[in-house]
Amino acid sequence: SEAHDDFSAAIRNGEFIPYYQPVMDIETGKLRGCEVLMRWRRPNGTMVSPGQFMAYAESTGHIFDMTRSIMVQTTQEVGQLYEENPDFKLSVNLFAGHFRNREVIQDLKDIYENSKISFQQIVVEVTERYPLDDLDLARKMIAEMQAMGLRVALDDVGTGHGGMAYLQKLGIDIIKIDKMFIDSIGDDDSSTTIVDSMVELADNLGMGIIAEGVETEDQIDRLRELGVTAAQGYFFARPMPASEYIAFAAKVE
Ligand code: G
Ligand code: G
Ligand code: MN
Ligand code: NA
Repeated sequence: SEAHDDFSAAIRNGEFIPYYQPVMDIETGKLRGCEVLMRWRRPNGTMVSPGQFMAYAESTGHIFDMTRSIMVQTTQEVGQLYEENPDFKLSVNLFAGHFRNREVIQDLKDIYENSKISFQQIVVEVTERYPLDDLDLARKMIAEMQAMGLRVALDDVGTGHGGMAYLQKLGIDIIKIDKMFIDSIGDDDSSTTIVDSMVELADNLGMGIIAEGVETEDQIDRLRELGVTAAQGYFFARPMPASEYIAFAAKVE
């Protein structure tokens, strides 16, 4: 189809690019790293968000090439920054289809093994929002990634299919609390209780925890009270191009 041809051309033309959203340590105020978020930059300059193309990219399988392209660009754009800051983490989103075969593991090796970004700096995010068809394979793939030195985060926690079963079966290292719970933290007792339980769960299972979609100082204060130590959101910074992320890193240090 015509739309399909356009999309393939857009991939070849390098129109899918990484944006970087800082993740902050809310105890120390230091930068922990970032989440990489894909954007489609059209030739006319408009930026398109994943909500408008991700379902198509996933259903057609284009997402595999797009994800490889995004990962390669991260090594080119922020490799130097990551080499200079070995503690910085770079979090990359995968989709459920990436856990249907081991190809993505080879991609991660091909792209990062000899790059300035080390496996120890990479976090792979898998969303709880959509089901994984083959939990045993996903479990094996996650173990293999961890053996390479990567960490694995469960994204959108509290919104999806997996719940406790995913946390137990997948061997997750980090849980990301969905914005939905952060939005009403403080105003709403149930959200506060849910976040509190997630912190306790993460502590008991030895996992890290990151709050997403933090927009106000009040939310940061509440999160600190609840023992959350890492957060990302518009309060700190929006997703931004590499040059701005590098400048941001220099500024907060
Ligand atoms: O970047 P936000 O600004 O619009 O992203 C919207 C959604 O798209 C989020 O759920 C995010 O996880 C997802 N997303 C962003 N970038 C990527 C990517 O590179 N790969 C995958 N699979 N999902 C992504
Ligand atoms: O699903 P995932 O967590 O990967 O995607 C994060 C999404 O949330 C992206 O679309 C990103 O642009 C968006 N986002 C990040 N921080 C904030 C925030 O503070 N407020 C809002 N409204 N959206 C955010
Ligand atoms: Mn994510
Ligand atoms: Na999320």
